[in-house]
Amino acid sequence: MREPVRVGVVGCGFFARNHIQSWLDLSGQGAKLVAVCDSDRSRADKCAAEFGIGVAYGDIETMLSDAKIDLVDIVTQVGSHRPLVESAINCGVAAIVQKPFGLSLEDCRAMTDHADARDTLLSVHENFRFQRPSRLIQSALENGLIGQPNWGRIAFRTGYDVFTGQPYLRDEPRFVVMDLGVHVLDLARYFFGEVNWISAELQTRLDGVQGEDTATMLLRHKSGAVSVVECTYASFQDPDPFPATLIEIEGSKGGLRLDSDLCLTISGPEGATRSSADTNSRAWGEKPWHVVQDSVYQACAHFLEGFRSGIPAETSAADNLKTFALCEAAYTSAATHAAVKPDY
Ligand code: NAD
Ligand code: 89V
Repeated sequence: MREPVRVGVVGCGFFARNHIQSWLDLSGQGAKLVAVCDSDRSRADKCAAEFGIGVAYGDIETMLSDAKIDLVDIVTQVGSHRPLVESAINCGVAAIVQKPFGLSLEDCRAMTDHADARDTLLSVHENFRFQRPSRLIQSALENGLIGQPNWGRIAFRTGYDVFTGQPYLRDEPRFVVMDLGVHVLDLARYFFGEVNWISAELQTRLDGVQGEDTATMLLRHKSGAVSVVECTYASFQDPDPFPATLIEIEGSKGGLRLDSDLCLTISGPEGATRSSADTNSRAWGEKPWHVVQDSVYQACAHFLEGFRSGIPAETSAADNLKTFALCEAAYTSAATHAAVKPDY
């Protein structure tokens, strides 16, 4: 009987409860959530009490040394990612860090190199590719149902009030590309492969927001495919598709589209099929977040399996560097109004 993997979660804020619930659900698959940590100790204590977790800490160093952690899951805002990752890696503890990976490509490379030098697994919790719709679409592509994908549109367009749950986003100097662009650009890589050129135009259309709230991006992939990748929190429509990502992909012998009701239509030489891409696999899931919440569980299960097998995650640090490089290239393109080759 294998020993359970001792997991510690750092960060007990808005989104962490989805990670905590996921790790608790994975106790049947060999995970043991033994501790939570938050620099606001009262938050850690409240979380530990609410979810029945053994111990709460106010700092990662104490947790790592005291609780014999095997795998740390960092669910804090981006400014704290690098010091927290470095604390874990310095202790030889495998780490998962939430998106966005870091504050800059240099930051992300430094963390990746540090983990490699210490032969310690470092993954990024980028979960849009783990959503059920994304997996179903990738499966259709892998099975050649539409032939060779050669054009696509990936759109996360909403007027959802993200600021109530995540007020700090109003003040981010680099906002929507780092909050949503990381997700939709990762999907573009996932569906169409690596990127030769990216062009981007950014806008700030909402009042009281420091950074850009709208990104419209055009990608040319190494395969020759072209994708249009969009994200905004300034889109007012009814019904609002939040948090669905609307996807259209055309190929050499067919096409597919994912609509706001999560209906997936796949059209090929033999006609069209329609199916629901919805899911609510988690008892603790609540609409409209349920597909996102399921993806958190699926991603954590993937990271747990990778930890046990020693196999790097799909969204390993090394892989997510490429998505992050696309984000940086988008900012460069928007500043120069020219196509940019991502730095990877
Ligand atoms: P939050 O600010 O609500 O919570 C972060 C918590 O971390 C706070 O309680 C804070 O006290 C704590 N913290 C900060 N620095 C710390 C440190 N050095 N040590 C210990 N604790 C520390 O943030 P949030 O909205 O929960 O977002 C956290 C991360 O999750 C962000 O990177 C965000 O982009 C990401 N996120 C991802 C998804 C998704 O995967 N779909 C959704 C929402 C947020
Ligand atoms: O996924 C995220 O990072 C959040 C969202 C609201 C899109 O879930 O900001």
